[in-house]
Amino acid sequence: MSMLPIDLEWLALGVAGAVAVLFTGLWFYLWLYREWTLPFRNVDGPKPSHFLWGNISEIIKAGPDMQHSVWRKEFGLTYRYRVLFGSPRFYSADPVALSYILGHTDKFPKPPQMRKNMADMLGNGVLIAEGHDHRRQRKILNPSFSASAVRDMIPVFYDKAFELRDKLVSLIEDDNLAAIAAPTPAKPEDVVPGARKIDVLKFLGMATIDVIGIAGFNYDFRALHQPRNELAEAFRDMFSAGQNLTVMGIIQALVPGADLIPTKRMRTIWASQATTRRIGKRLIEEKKKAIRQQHAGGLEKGDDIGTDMLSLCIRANMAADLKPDQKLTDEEVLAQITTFMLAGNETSSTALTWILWQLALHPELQDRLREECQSVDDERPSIETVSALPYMDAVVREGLRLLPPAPSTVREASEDAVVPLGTPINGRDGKMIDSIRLNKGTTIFVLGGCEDAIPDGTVAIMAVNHSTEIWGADALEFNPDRFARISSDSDPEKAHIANQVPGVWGNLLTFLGGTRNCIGYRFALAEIKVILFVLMRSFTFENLPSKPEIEKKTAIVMRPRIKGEEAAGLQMPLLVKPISA
Ligand code: HEM
Ligand SMILES: *[C@@H]1O[C@H](CO)[C@@H](O)[C@H](O)[C@H]1NC(C)=O
Ligand SMILES: *[C@@H]1O[C@H](CO)[C@@H](O)[C@H](O)[C@H]1NC(C)=O
Ligand SMILES: *[C@@H]1O[C@H](CO)[C@@H](O)[C@H](O)[C@H]1NC(C)=O
Ligand SMILES: CC(=O)N[C@H]1CO[C@H](CO)[C@@H](O)[C@@H]1O
Repeated sequence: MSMLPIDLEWLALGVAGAVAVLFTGLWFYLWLYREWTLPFRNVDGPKPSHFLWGNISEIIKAGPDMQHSVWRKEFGLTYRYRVLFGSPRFYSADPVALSYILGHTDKFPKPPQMRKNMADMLGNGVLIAEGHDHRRQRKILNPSFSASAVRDMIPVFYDKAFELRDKLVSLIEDDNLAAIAAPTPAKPEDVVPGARKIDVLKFLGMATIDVIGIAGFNYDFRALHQPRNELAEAFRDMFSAGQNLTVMGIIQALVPGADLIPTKRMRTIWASQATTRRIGKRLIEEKKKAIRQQHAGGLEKGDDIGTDMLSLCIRANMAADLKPDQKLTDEEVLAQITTFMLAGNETSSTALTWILWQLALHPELQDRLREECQSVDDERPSIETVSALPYMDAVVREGLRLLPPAPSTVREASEDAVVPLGTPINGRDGKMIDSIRLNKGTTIFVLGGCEDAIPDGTVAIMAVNHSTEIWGADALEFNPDRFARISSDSDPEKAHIANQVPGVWGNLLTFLGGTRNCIGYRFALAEIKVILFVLMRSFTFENLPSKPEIEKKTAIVMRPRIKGEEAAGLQMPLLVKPISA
């Protein structure tokens, strides 16, 4: 009789002991063993403050760009830190290290788990594919993003820019539309006769999704005209469910196989995906049918079938005289549709949004840009004319420098690798280090629009843009004239900047660099300039008299919201006034 409780006591003690041993073992493994065996343990960085979370909470609280800038001040160009469960991360804004990482895509691909989560939604398109698949897709798509292909799309940019203009005019003129102009009603001081508080993020987003629909796959979302669209809604639902990370959602994102559990989140993703696939397949079938009718004798790779990007993909899918390494599968063609919807919409619309915001904060600069735009006689000038406007160019560069739409990205070492440094660092043991050994699986953080890259898998785009060493004491100010200053080739500052930032465009990392730079950067620049050109000639954009506090909220893309109006979601309300002719 009395034996039983004693057995239970022993059992309880045994269980408690086992749990303690397990936790000690886990702690030992995560923090001591991994530290001892870490090949880059000699690199300095912040001490993790939490057993489980490492330094992740600071990153989330301060925002990745801010937190990395703070550490950059403390630890220099190259450092390391720890995130969830003590996983080590590497960061470097050293330009030599950055170009090495971005130039060796096979050694530093996107982290496999992140790719899988993205591929579950987008399919294996050019944004997600790696290695040989990526090179093949990129080669097939490159011609549709060339300067001459982009020139062919300029009429689409103008058509949608003018539709956007008409939409804004109707929002200003029709008081009944005030409720849809912005997510929150105008405060009394923001009600100004002849003007309207308008959430420019929302309406620019309508214009850019319309543009990418037509230029990308010959599909008019008509977002500027009709309130609802099945494809757009399914796509949005899929992403908001994908990014809605409940505990179960995080488990599903991290544990292989767990995403087969039919939670509400997964069911939303599956249902939305079924819709995007159905519509995508229909678009592809319609196009194929038209091609079969036009080219009854069989399609050859030189045949002209339309300039939208999907047509070029379909040609690479159908043409009989293509080698296997020039072909795309049906699934890959389908995946490019969702890829364009993701990569081509939010980035361009937020870029324009942040530029308008800076122009609203600097009315004298806005006037200067407007005068330049008004000096052109033509309402729809050629892209050569628009590109040749010097102040327009400086404003767009400066906007993309200061507020990069995709501020950071991540890479992961797929094998043990040695990363060279341009600027040697002081190791924790006091010795100088001029190259860093990363073990397989290390995540690297790369700050994009800016100068910082983090080698635990994240690439810090935003840090480069803000560095005072690169851009001078006014690095954090919106000053388009800096580009006039450094445009002369004889200016030593120009060479200095070019040496510091291994980006594909404008000495910025905004479109990243290396072999996986943004394929759409010419497209994006032309689109941004055309829309800005039309808007500057039609409206003034002012900060609201109530001066709301804008916050940056980053989930892949950095978008604005208003402090105190978080529940209203992402927004950028400005006071928009038509220019009386
Ligand atoms: C201002 C606007 C834009 C910005 C700031 C931007 C930025 C970027 C960045 C930083 C990357 C690299 C992502 C990474 O590897 O982690 C990227 C890749 C990409 N972008 Fe853009 N982008 C913009 C507009 C566009 C547009 C308009 C399109 C399509 C029409 C586009 C299509 C792509 C694609 C397909 C990739 C993947 C390229 C590859 O991995 O080979 N982007 N973009
Ligand atoms: C992270 O790093 C900072 C140094 O910037 C340090 O003070 C802090 O204790 C570390 N831990 C966490 C959880 O942030
Ligand atoms: C396009 O971007 C805008 C602005 O960020 C966003 O409001 C809209 O939902 C996006 N559309 C789709 C279909 O993703
Ligand atoms: C996120 O998930 C929770 C729990 O399933 C749900 O209540 C909430 O509505 C979701 N939010 C969004 C934006 O999907
Ligand atoms: C625009 C922006 O994000 N600026 C920040 C850049 O980083 C510094 C710290 O190094 C902050 O003070 C700025 O607010």
